[in-house]
Amino acid sequence: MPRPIRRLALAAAGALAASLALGGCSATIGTVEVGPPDVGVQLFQLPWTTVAQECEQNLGPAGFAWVLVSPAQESVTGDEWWTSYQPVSYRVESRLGTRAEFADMTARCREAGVAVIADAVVNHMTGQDAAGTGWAGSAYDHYSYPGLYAPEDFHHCGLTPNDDIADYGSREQVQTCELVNLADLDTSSPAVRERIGAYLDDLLSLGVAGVRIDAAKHIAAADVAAIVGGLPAGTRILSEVIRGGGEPVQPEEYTSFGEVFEFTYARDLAPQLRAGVLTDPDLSGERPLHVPSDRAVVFVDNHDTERGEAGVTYRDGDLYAMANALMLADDFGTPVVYSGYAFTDRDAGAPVDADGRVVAPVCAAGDAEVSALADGDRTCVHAWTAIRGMLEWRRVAASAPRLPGVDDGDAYGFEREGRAVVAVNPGADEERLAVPTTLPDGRYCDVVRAGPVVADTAPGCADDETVEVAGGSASFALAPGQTSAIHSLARLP
Ligand code: AAO
Repeated sequence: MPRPIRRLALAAAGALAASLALGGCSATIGTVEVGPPDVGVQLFQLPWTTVAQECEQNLGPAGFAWVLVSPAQESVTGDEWWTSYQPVSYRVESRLGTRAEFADMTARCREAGVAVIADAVVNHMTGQDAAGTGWAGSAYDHYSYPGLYAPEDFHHCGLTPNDDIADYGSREQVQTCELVNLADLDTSSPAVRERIGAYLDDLLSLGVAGVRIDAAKHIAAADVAAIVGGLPAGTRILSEVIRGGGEPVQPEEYTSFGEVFEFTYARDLAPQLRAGVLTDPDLSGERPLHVPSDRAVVFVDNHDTERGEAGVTYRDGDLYAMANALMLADDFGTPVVYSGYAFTDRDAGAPVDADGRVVAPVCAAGDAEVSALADGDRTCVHAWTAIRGMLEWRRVAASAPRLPGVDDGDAYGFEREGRAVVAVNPGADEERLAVPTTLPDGRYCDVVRAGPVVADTAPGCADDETVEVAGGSASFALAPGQTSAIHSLARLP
């Protein structure tokens, strides 16, 4: 039976739809100022032509601000996804696409309001002991990349029997020995720095807004600073420095010249969801073992952690949507949503055509059905109803502070002051939760179930997708695994 749909009475809905969809800046709707888009998405192993379509059809309309794509440079050949992380040359030719396709992607994404961040693999070259030929035809040997690097351009640490990192407790090993046999560039050398800088400049000339520095922990922070110091002001630098307990190299060393992926965020959140016991972080803005909020890129999982340490991944369905919703509802850091493909074999690459090029369809916006995914199917997390709804919620929450949360049974929720309320139930039983709020009385669309309700051509939601606010309290009825979220622009007439 079709469900009755209740429409929002927003005169400005059309204007907001346009501004929420494409806004590179904040916008005012009626008297409400919404925040600028800031959320990123990592589209793992997706070809440039599909990324361009995603920007136009999903990312721009949903209000994603940026997309992190997989490494673009020529790499070793092979079926595994991680061949992308073994550069053979800095030619932008790979099984994800050609140089022309890469440039077309950045232009189309920019047009859709989405900046492209490239994944720069500059700590090392290949980990192959035998000579070979790269994807685009470049010949190489472990320490020899004709026209680019010769043996003297690499570290040969001499600290371990095979020059591999054996002890993360040694800064010298971490930064001068080889990460899993990958030929380690001597980034203290002016010639090496100059070549890496030229590659990053080339990526910028192709239209990227910034770069992820892969394996930044293995490059001395001073070397990264020297390399990126030559790039135009405003270039975003996102360093991958996995926080390791007791290790000498710490993420804080990389914050003076850019942002850092903060691994502690997911390590804090996932066990709470698993245990069904959520507690407030320190709401003063300081969080233990986190880089400062304005330097932190936070995430639930990424392509490494979903194959390893991640406590929650796409396989968890509702719980994963919940983790992402709580991250998007938070007022800490810059979130990046992760969207890859289903796998059972850790090494399995994304599906390819007869020529070995990755092929992938664009995602359809809709609910998550992770139980139906076969190996190689895209998870399409960025197009899930709950994620798109929370992106709108986050912009309405804007800079409103996160207020102390409340819990009841397994349910937990909190308000972003005067703007928006979120509630979750990670437990196995139905729960009811009353969250104190200063939102006006009324019935609100739940953007987790309904998706974005304002930035929609016919703003509104079904009767069973609403939450009641009365007398300073939002009343949530939450099924096991359910997340629910309302914001001030989603009040029904
Ligand atoms: C492949 C093969 C290898 C082969 C090699 C060369 O798998 O057997 O020797 O080729 O032929 C990716 C794949 C690798 C692949 C590589 C090259 O993941 O399997 O090797 O491409 O094709 C460290 C680094 C970090 C790195 C991570 C994987 O610090 O930078 O290892 N991530 C990036 C990329 C990644 C990529 C590379 C770097 C290389 O995102 O996809 O590798 O370009 C501790 C340390 C971390 C360390 C981990 C893993 O982490 O702190 O620094 O990461 O161990 O060794 C707890 C602890 C935490 C610990 C964590 C481990 O939470 O608190 O300290 O667990 O999960």
